[in-house]
Amino acid sequence: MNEMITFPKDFLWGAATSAYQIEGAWDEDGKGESIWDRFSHTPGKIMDGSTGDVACDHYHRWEQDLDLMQTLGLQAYRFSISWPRILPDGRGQVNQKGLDFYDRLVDGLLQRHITPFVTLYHWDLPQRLQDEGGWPQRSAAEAFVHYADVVSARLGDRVKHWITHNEPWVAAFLGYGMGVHAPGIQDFQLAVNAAHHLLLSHGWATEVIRSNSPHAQVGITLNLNDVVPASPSALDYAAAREIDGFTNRWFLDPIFGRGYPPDVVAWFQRVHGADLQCVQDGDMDIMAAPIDFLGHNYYTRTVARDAAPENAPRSIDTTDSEFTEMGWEVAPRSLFRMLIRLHYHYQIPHIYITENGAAFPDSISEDGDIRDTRRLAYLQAHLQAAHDAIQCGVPLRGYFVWSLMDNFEWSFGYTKRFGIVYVDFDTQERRLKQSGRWYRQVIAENGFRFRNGS
Ligand code: IFM
Repeated sequence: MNEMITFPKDFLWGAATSAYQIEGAWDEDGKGESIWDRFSHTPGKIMDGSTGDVACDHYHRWEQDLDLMQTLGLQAYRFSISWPRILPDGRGQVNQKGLDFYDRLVDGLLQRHITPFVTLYHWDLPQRLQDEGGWPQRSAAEAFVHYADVVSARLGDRVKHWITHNEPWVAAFLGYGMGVHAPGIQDFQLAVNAAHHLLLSHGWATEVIRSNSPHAQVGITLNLNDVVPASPSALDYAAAREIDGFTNRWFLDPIFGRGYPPDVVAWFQRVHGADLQCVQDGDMDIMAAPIDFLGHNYYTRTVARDAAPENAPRSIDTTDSEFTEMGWEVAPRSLFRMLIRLHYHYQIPHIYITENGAAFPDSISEDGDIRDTRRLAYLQAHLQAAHDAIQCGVPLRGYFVWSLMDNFEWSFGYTKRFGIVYVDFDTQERRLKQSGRWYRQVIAENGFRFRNGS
C-alpha cells in the first residue's frame, strides 16, 4: 500500500557538512594548523593514508556547491567554521581572510534562500591550543568563548541558528580517550576533563552568541544512541544502562540541568580510575544555560551485552539486520525511540536531526548514474520514523541529511561515502546520486510516498 507522508508545513529540510571534511585549503589565506591537519599528516593515523588538505576543495568551489544546494531545493545548510582559519593561534590575532570566506558563504546562502546553521566546533581545534594541552585544559574553553565572540559578532546579524559543538562525546572520548581521532591521546582522565571543558565552553558561548546575535536560536548537537539490552537478563540491562550513561546521559543530563549522572561518575571511577577534580563551583550552572534546540545526530543503535562468558545467549538476533559500510546496524525504530525519550524525559523546546545518513559503497553505472538504492531506503526509513515521532508530539523542526557530498570521513579517509552527491576526488566533479534526486523530490513535496514493507 502506498501512503503519502507529509511533514508539518514549516519543517526545515537541509543537508550538513563540516569544515575539515570538505574545505581543503588547509594552509591557505593565513589559516593556522588544526589538530586534524597534524593528525592526518602523521603516518598510520588515517586508513588510506589520506589527509583533508584538499578534501572536496569546497574552499575554492563554494559557489558551485551553493548552486548545487539550490538545485536540490535545500532550505537549510549546516556547515562548520574552521577555528584556525579565524584565529590561527587559537586566540588573539584575527585572520580577516578567514572571516571573509564565511561571510561570503553566508551571503551566498541567503541569496539562494537557504538558512545557514553554523556549527562553531566540529573537531578542528587549533594545534597551538593543543600544544598547551587542548580540551583537557580550562584555557581551551576560555579560548573557545573568544572565538565564538569573534565569529558571532561578524556573522550574527545574518546567522540565526548556532550550534556550539558537534558531538562532544566524539571529540573528548575518541580524541583523548581512545586516540583514534585527533589529537590521538589515550588517557581516560584527560577525556573526562576534555568533555567537561567542552560542555563548559558550550554554556559560556551560548550567552556570548545571544548577546551578539539578537533573536538567534542557540543549541548543541549530540550523537545519541538508543542502547538496548541484548536479552532480558539483569546483566545485560546493567550493561545497557552503563553504555547509555556514558554515551547519552553524560551529556544530556548536565545540559538540561540535572548535573552529571551519579552512576556514571561511579563507573568512571571504578572502571577507569577517573575523577571530576576539574569541576569548579558554578560550572554545572553554566553548562545548563537554557538552549533553544537540541541537535540530534542519529545513525544506529547499540545492542548492549554483559561481557561475562556465563551470560545468557543473545536474544536480540542481529544476523538478519542490515549493516552500513561503517558496520553500523540500520535501526530506524531506534530513532523514533530516541526522539520520544528526548521529548518526554528532557522536555526540549525544539529538536533538529542535525545528521542522519549512511555510508554504502557506490558504483557508477555504465550510463553514468549512481543508483544508491540502499542509501535511499535508509533515508526513507529514518524519515518515516521521524514523521512517526512528530505524530506523537515530538517538536522535531527539521532534518539534515549527512552528508551533502562525499567527503573525508576522519580516520577512514576517503574510503566511506556518505554523500547524496558523489564526489570524484581526482577531478572534483560532483554528481547527484539517486538518493539526491529522491531527496530533492521529498523537499519539493514536503514528504514522500512510503511503500509499506519496502
Ligand atoms: O562524518 C561524521 C561527522 O563528522 C560527525 N557525525 C558522524 C559522521 C559519520 O561518521
